[in-house]
Amino acid sequence: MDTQVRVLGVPMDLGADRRGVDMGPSAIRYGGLADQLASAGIDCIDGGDIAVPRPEESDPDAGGLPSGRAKFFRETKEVCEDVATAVDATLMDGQFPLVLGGDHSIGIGTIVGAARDDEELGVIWFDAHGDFNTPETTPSGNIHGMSLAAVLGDGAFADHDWAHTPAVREENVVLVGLRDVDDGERRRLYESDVTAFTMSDIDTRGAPEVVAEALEIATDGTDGIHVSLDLDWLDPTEAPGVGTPVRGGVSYREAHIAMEYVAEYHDQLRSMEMVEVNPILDEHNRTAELACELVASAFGKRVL
Ligand code: 4U7
Ligand code: MN
Ligand code: MN
Ligand code: MN
Repeated sequence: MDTQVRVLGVPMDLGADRRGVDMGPSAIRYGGLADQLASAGIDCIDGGDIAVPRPEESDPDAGGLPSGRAKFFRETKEVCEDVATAVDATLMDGQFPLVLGGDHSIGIGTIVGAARDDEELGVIWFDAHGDFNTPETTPSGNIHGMSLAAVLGDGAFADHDWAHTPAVREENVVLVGLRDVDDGERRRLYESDVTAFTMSDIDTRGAPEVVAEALEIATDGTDGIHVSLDLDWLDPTEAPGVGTPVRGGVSYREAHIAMEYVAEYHDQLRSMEMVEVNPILDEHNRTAELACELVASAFGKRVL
């Protein structure tokens, strides 16, 4: 890829219960992101971090929704608007936005920013979880478990005039790696036109075939794709430093082949984000380092 990459950190943890993901952007930079990008032949600049309020100075119940339904709704909305502005400006400058989380609620901002009103955007969401709850179905009130639903303008997100991204249609959204889905989300996924591949699909069909199909769906009739990678997509033996680990995830090699397939679509790739790295729970920063390696694969790093 010839485009210059602009790194945008979002030290966000308002969308998750576990404190520590706010340190994700630092951990990923420290984990060698610039060197990994260079090894893939990518020129990168660092756009710094977007300001995020501390939970201690914020009111989880502000913003019109009770905290049990969507904690820090107002603050998350504000941060995501800033993320969207930064991503949009990056694209306007002809650069590629690489967003570092932070919890997965920031995906709302990234996608809104990457979307263009007159175009269609495909989305691939690599995750153990569906992130398809709404304020009506959420068991936790944590917005990182609702971000994909928010992007599609579902449930109370629509009533509160937030985040609906007309450029993203359910038909072009693909989830890959699911193994922990709540009852409400499962119902909603069944009713939607979003495509969801579980770990069983990967077990039976193999990661390459599943990822190839995911890429076909996301690029079919769209003008570009956004790749959102929640590190809990990987097995916790490979990626222990995440807020909500779930056993039975993809292996190191499966994750790399998936990113190598993404690299094949560099002409369509518009934006990417790496989220949910929690250095407090990590072992010697290996999850952050893995995030950097996966970025390099997604940007075309080759052994030979
Ligand atoms: B992540 C959960 F209930 N589904 O909604 C929820 F299990 O961005 C977890 O994928 C969400 O890490 C995990 O709170 C969000 C829970
Ligand atoms: Mn997620
Ligand atoms: Mn835009
Ligand atoms: Mn997850």
